[in-house]
Amino acid sequence: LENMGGKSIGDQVFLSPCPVVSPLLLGPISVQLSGPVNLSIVSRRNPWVLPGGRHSPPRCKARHSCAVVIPHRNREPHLAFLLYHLHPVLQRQQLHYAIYVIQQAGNQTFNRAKLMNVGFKEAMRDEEWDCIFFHDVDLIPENDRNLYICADGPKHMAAAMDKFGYKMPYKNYFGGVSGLTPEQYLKMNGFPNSYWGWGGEDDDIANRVLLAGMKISRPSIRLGRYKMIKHKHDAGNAANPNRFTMLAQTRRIWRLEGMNTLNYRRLSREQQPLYTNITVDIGPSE
Ligand code: GDU
Repeated sequence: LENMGGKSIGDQVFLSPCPVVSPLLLGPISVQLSGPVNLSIVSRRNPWVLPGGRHSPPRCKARHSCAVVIPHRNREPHLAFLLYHLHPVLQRQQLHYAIYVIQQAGNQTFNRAKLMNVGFKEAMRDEEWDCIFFHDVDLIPENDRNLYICADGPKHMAAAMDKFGYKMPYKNYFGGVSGLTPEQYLKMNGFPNSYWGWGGEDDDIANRVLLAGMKISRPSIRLGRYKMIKHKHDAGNAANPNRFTMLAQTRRIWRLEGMNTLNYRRLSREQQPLYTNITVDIGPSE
């Protein structure tokens, strides 16, 4: 037990804190998007993941915890690919973590940001996470030194996506993958609930960060690399024609609309082997 970094007192095992830098990190990851991947393959390769997609380092006490929230509808093959890569990355980072997939029920227009608000609320019911990550289902991390740990300001993780030539498409881009402490998240009143369909919500979120007096934090483009799984535009997620008008109003609205006005109906919550699945009715677009 001593060799495993733990001490036993009575029946309890007290683990020493994990090293500041995990010795398990590999750096760049080669992400192949061809070949069959399904959830039973992912389960077999991640035998220590507990129901609900939870995991803690077995031999030391994690220094950080995080919940990963994935907004989702009808992208099962992408989900399998993401989990295939993400579970091992989070384990090598020696985090205490859980993965939440937030499923939008029905076939109304998709609402990514509102699903992420739901994910925040549902994840925080389980535990006081240090950090909540909001993760598109189709973005695969390409470097495990890009840590799923929060920073001084809301952290934009996907600083270098392949679809933008591995650089930022514009200065305050905040799409793809981001991580916030609960304090940071609540300081900006969470995310907007009002963006139905594709686009705009990511810029609204970036504006909220700045309007709430915070600064965006980012990894270097060497570490913040993500590969996007190529996909067609989804049915039910047409570009939001109101996005530019709405963006012009963020300054006026952010305190009045967001986490403090979130409402939804939870239809189910299940502990799947690799993630907690939460299906919600988020109502029709107004
Ligand atoms: N999504 C689904 N099902 C859908 C539609 C969307 O699961 O039918 C989820 C997925 O997690 C997906 C995410 O929403 O990864 C974003 O949707 P798209 O993949 O269709 O959009 P893009 O690939 O163009 O994504 C980019 C950014 C996003 C977001 C979006 C604008 O990477 O973070 O800002 O533009 O809405």
